[in-house]
Amino acid sequence: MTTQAQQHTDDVPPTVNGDAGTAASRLLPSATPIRFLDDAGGVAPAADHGAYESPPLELLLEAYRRMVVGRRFDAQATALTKQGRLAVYPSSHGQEACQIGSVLALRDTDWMFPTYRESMALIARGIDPVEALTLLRGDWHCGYDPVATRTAPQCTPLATQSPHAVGLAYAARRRGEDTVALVFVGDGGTSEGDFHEALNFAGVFKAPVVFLVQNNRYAISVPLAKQTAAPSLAYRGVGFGIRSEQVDGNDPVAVLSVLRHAVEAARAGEGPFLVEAHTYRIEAHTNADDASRYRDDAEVSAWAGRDPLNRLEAYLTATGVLSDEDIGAARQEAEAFAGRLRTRMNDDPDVDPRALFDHVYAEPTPQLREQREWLVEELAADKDDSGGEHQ
Ligand SMILES: Cc1ncc(C[n+]2csc(CCOP(=O)(O)OP(=O)(O)O)c2C)c(N)n1
Ligand SMILES: [Mg+2]
Repeated sequence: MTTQAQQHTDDVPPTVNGDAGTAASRLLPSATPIRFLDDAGGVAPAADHGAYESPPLELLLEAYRRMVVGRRFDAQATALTKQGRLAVYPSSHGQEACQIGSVLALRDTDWMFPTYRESMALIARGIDPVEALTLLRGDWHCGYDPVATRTAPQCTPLATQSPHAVGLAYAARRRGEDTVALVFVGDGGTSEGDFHEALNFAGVFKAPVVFLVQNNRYAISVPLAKQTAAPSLAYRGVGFGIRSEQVDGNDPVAVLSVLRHAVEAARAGEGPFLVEAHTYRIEAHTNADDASRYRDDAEVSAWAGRDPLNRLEAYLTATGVLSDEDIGAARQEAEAFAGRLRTRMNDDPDVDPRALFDHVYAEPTPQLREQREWLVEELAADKDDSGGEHQ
């Protein structure tokens, strides 16, 4: 007769998926974040980037140019909130290496699943900036065509874009396509159930997905230490059997190198990859937030000292591939980009509030029908009061 303890030993193998120690060591991130550049843009010791390869200089120059435009775009969008032209804008100032590095690591046929903070990545991907800002202007739709641009609508509910990305990637693989999906998630978003469910599904089904965790140290006012006790968010992947890495998110060379590696591994059928990028949100959460209530200036200036754009500029200049004229040309391009955006955003959008109800259900519910009637009545009353057309 077997005892209960013996039965347990007989029935349950030591690990479900083989030798856990060996398996885990293949998945583990490096002990410290991968970096190629030191904080000032000098060359970091080779040990800091291990086996990762530096991306071609041509690609780094392209990253630089897009980062200059991206930062200027970000400043312009922030200004548009102050002018009442945008309802809200979550800035990604300081996160340019992640915003641009992700786009440059992907092919046009790959998909991106952004959050509200990724407007800069959207424009780096070539999406019209006015279309990219449509949602943040207060419209009911996302402005751009997600299928044509291979870019899902920017997601405000935290982490819900993660299972979408996994589903799309898995479906593409089943159809024999070599599409990779890259999903952005914040440090706060990694606490959400959707994120964990997406990781598990991706791990089990080997979906070609790259999870890019931008750890910018805060979820609105909640600092990382109150979000998790994990040594690094990169370890979140290991528990789901997913290869994981951590990278200096303010080092554009490192971000590009690690993301290119992750994307190509996923494309080659090696399964999903999780990359934690250590970075910092220099501005407040959005224009509706006062960051001075939960963090001090010294912390912000310490991170400003690791500015991704300054680091890349210093590195490329020292390498001899970026001249003062090139820097001037990039800044001029950025100014022109911002100027065109300003002009176009100063035109009032042509919005029909009734359209809000058009695409919710094929057959509107009685409640929605009633609400639409109220709106039509209000619009008519407004028109009578003002004696003019409602805009
Ligand atoms: C499911 C859900 N819960 C709460 C919120 C409210 N919320 C909006 S942004 C945010 C913080 C998210 O922080 P993080 O994931 O670190 O992204 P970051 O804003 O720093 O880029 C919260 C809690 C939300 N949008 N969705
Ligand atoms: Mg955050």
